[in-house]
This record gives sequence, C-alpha cells and structure tokens, in this order.
Amino acid sequence: MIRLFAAVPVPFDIAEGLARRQRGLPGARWRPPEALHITLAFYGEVVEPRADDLAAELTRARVDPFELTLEGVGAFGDDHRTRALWAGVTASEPLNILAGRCRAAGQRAGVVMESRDYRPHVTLAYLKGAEDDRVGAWMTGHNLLHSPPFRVERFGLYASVLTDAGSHYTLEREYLF
Ligand code: 2AM
Repeated sequence: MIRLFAAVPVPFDIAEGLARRQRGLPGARWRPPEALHITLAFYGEVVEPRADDLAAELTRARVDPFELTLEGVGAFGDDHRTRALWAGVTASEPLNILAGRCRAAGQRAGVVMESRDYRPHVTLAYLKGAEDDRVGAWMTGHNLLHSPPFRVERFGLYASVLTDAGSHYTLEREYLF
C-alpha cells in the first residue's frame, strides 16, 4: 500500500517568502519549504497495481499553464482545537478544473475518494498544543499575506510517508503541461 496525493508544488522562492511567516507560535510544527504544496486530490492508501493505473490516468488531467497567487491565511480544526494553519489560494478556474480531473483520474483507477468540498490551500503548520490566543494573534498578523503570482506548469503524484518528524513526501511521477 502507498499513501498518495496529487499536488502542485509551491515554487521555492514563494516558499521562502512564506518561511518568514513560519515563526512565533509555540506548538506549531512548521512545514519546510520543500514540503509546501497545494493538494489537488487525496487518494489515501492505494495498492500498488492501482497506483500504476492512477499514474497513467493522471496523464489525462493536464491543463494549459496558468498563474496562481497565494492570499490570506486560515485554519482548519474541529470545534475544540485548531489543527492546521494554511495560506489561501486566490480563486482559479484552471486550478479547479485540474483538481476535478485529478479526482476523476482517481475514480477511473478505482480509488474510493472522499467526498469533501475542494478547498485549495497550502498547509504551513500542523498544531499540537498551541494556545488559542496565540493562534488568533498569528492569524491576525498574517492575514494580509499576498504572494507574487507564480506560473503553474506541472503537478505531481506524491507518496506521503508518516514519520516522527511529520509527513515526508516523495515525488513519484511528474506531469508537465
Ligand atoms: P492538509 O495539507 O490540509 O493536511 C497529504 O496528506 C496532503 O493531502 C495534504 O496536503 C493534506 O491536506 C491532503 N489531504 C486531503 N485529505 C486528506 C486526508 N483525509 N488525510 C490526509 N491528508 C489529506
């Protein structure tokens, strides 16, 4: 079994610009620049032959190159606790089309997909024991985030390996537009 997702990597210069915001919050486990990405579709644990089918199906998901901008910050959590902090993505029709095609590729390959609404974001940190007040202050301090636009010319199929230091991602297949 292999835990897979499709994603657009955040270019290194944009990720470095985000890095200066990744501080000042005890309990935040900040994600390193090379791990920053916008998930297009999450496939979960997939058996190896199906992973090959998925990798092949994803060649049909490609779109024309387009531009994206990161804007604002937000948080995911349940009623009791904030679990992740993220940078938002400005609304993008091509991104939504690409994500829809990645989802469809999973379905054609026989992957059982979750039926969540698609909410594009870049996870900056997972939180463990961060205080609500500090989380709120961090979000207020960074809600004017606005990255330079960057060109999306590729996406990848990534494997996620859970380690003590957080998830580690490896690029399994890359799809150039
Ligand atoms: P996240 O960044 O909000 O945690 C690899 O885990 C990627 O797939 C992450 O970007 C993660 O989103 C995303 N993802 C989507 N649904 C997921 C799920 N049910 N479990 C784990 N990761 C999921």
